[in-house]
Amino acid sequence: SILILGACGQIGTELTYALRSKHGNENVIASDIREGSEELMASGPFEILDATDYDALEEVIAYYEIHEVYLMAAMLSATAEKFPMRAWNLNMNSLFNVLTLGKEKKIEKIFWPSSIAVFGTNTPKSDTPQSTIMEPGTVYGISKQSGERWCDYYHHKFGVDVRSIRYPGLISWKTMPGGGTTDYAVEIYHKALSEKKYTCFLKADTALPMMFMDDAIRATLQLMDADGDKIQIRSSYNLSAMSFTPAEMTESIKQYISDFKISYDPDFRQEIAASWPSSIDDSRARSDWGWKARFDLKRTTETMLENLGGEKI
Ligand code: VAH
Repeated sequence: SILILGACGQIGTELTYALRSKHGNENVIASDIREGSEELMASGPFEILDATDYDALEEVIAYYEIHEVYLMAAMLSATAEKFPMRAWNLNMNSLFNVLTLGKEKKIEKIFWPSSIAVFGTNTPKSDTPQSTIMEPGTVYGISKQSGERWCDYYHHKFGVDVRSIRYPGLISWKTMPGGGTTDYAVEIYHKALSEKKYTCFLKADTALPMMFMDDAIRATLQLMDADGDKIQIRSSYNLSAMSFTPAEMTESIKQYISDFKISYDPDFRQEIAASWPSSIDDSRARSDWGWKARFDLKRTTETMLENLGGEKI
């Protein structure tokens, strides 16, 4: 069976649904530190599980005969700046638990998400290469950079089959994001529909790499299904779909909500966003395991407004 840690999060929720439709509800165990939505709880087996508790994790692995783990539990960039040690503990100890289970051959395959947050202010900003300067300036970015090193180490030292993607900012409608710097790109659609206005916490010209959740989920399953010999990178793969600024996103929304108004009130998250790349070179993901994005900003806006607004655009 498959176990998802952090199944109630922005990615975890959709990963649970995708894996359940692919492998059957009963073969995918969702788990999180607290219960999720009614829909998620009704869709298959669920366990309350703290991903930093090795003994509890080992017990669930044995009970459900888990062979594959998706570790989606983490504290994201904005919240991690407020609680650095709690973020480090959650992000790192959950990873050590899962890598150890891999080393002990108690599980066969692991997915662990990294992020464009591993890059810092002196990283080449546009078309950021797969391998380049990485001096992250946030707690979250430091934890993701360190996590990547450990994944690579456990693979080469102990043969652990761990696979990873550096997700850009993710846009989705099924679950709200939690404590990220890119969350404006989700909130803006909700506010455009409910109030026709939004106050953005980033500057109008802050370009960031972004991806629609359906692309991110498809990439994750594609990476996990790929032949292990094709996975040349065991730290984490750059992945990209689109890049845009809040101003460009506003123009996209105004194609459908013509009187939508945006205002800007940058907060501490502006400095985090400014330290990240504006676009990513994902040529290695494309060449190693055939990645290809499908959603651009126009299609993302159409899909978000249709699903949140409840009527055909
Ligand atoms: C965050 N959504 O904002 C996450 C992601 C690239 C951004 O890591 O922290």
